[in-house]
Amino acid sequence: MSEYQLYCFAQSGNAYRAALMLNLIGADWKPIWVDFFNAMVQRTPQFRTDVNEMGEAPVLVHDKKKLTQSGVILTYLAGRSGKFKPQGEEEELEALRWIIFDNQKVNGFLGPFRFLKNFAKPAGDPAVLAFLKGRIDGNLAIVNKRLTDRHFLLGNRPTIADVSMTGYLYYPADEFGFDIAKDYPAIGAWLGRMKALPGWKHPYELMPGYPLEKK
Ligand SMILES: N[C@@H](CCC(=O)N[C@@H](CS)C(=O)NCC(=O)O)C(=O)O
Repeated sequence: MSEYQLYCFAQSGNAYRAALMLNLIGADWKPIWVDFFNAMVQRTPQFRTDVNEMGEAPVLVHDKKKLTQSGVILTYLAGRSGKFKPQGEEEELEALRWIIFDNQKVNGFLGPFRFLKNFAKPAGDPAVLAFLKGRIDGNLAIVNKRLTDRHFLLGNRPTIADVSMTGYLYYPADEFGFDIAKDYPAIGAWLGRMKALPGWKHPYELMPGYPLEKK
């Protein structure tokens, strides 16, 4: 049995953060596919009792531990591996600051936007999509500015803040209807640097369930 198991699915940028981290640190891990779209297992009472009371993927299983929230999972894996770990209190707080901003305002809006555009039945209300797009543009501009004079979010070295920020950013442009890497060149260049790290893989390669079987 692998050392780590990760409940995840290919279309989840939230789960991608954890899957990418496991691959980047060279962990011995296996995915456990969450049938999010058809069986919606994450919403079953059994999943909430046995796997995650919050009803979400990702969930990392390690020995007797079950960890949820990608930011917690990244912190745990950085602590165990020593890789992508912020050094000292100042960097730790700075990484946490960007992880929260990402979870709430960057990928926290991109995820629902992409869901409503590609997967929701009925499709998302155009007014809701327009609202989310406005927030996304504003927040991607903030990240773009941050990366204009830095190689990575905290400076010259990639940390868990960068791994977190990748969330939905490698999914194809046609799933968003706009090209993040082109529209935000500093983000585009940073995505290239993250992609060059040993162990990097695209979410559709790294996690099970792609292409999606629509029922
Ligand atoms: N902040 C959480 C977000 C997790 C999350 O929202 N996951 C989605 C999948 S991408 C989910 O499981 N949603 C539950 C549902 O819609 O039923 C994290 O980063 O782990």
